[in-house]
Amino acid sequence: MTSLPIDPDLIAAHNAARTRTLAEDYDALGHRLARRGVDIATVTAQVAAFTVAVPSWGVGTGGTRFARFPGLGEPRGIAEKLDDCAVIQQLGRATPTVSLHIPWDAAPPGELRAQAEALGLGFDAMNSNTFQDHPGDLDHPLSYKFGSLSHVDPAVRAQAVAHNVACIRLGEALGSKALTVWIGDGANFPGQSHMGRAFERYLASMQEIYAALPEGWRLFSEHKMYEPAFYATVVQDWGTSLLTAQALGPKAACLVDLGHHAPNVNIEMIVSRLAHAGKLGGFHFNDSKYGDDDLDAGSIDPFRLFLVFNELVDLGESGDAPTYMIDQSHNVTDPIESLIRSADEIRRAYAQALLVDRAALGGYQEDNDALMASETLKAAFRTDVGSILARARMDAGGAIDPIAAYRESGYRAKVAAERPAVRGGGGGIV
Ligand SMILES: [Mn+2]
Repeated sequence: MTSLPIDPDLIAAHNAARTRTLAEDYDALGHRLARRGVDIATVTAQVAAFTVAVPSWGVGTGGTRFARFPGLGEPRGIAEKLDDCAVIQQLGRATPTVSLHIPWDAAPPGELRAQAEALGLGFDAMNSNTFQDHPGDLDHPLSYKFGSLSHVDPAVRAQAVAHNVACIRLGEALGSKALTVWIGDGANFPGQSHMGRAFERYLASMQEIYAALPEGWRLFSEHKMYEPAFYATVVQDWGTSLLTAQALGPKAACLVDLGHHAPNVNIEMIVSRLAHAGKLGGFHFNDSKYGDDDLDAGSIDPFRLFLVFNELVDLGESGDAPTYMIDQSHNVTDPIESLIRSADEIRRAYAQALLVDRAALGGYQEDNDALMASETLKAAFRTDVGSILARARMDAGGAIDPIAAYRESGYRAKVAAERPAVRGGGGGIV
């Protein structure tokens, strides 16, 4: 029977040893913010209300095309993945929902729902998978080697559409409200595929999926500039994603994965443009150096993460709020630690963006005072909001220092003894 994976007494003892120091830091920051006209309690409440989904596949060790080095105590199936996700939520209190990936997480919905409820978790957007074959699945006799929703063979397209509809139906039974579609379709060589006709076939398939959406659901198209189609990917950038969302209708929107762009692309500007079009649907958070999505959010470029949140805060609560998920691969760290840290970094960027003096910024923009406009953003970014994050966690029952508490708990050693190492298993990143 499932019970919470970390002993609440351990968290209480962990916090008791740190409460006084935190109170000192929080009060000092509160005084500094008050001088700037900011109420720290209001910011703390906003941070506490901000949550981001954890991907079920994120708790397994990732890898590259070259190798995968399994970690200790890796989850062997969705039940153990949910246990690990519960650790992240219990200590960090920023990740109350899990995003499932089908077929990797296929299981009877009643079982999934019961376990999640026992662990205090819910389900976020569903993710379909037509970028690999489904061996042994009688509903998947055909291969996706040469594409899925844009395949030249209508039978393959029909199989891929049916899989996406099945993901929607499972999501309905779990309380999910969105389907995210990322495809690996495209070409590796010039001439291999007719780019215009491939996109038309993709749109027609997406229209069939869209028609199967229940009331209150949203459909997200996620672009990625390359891999596995290295020459021409069918949904390669936000322009194609926007064309798709606009062609489908009001339930369709674009999902921005921060790593799915070329280096130096101005992603916060893409955020602004998609919001202008009313098509900003969701985010996958991570960090990257060269143009992929494998690294922990905020680990390389926390200022870019802040600038993305600066746009989101500027947009306010108008329209449907984007849905947020972490999407990254953990090759050399304990995935639970990376996900705790990433959720914290995401909240940090949000808290810093809340501190931007928007009235002053608007004035500097009107006056063409480029230096002071830039300094206004930097003043918020340079503010150490760590005590706000810790206070929000502690007040919600989490740990003041969640990674230290995780290490104190001995959870990894415990599950390493219970879960024999397995080769292979669901990995990858979308
Ligand atoms: Mn993604």
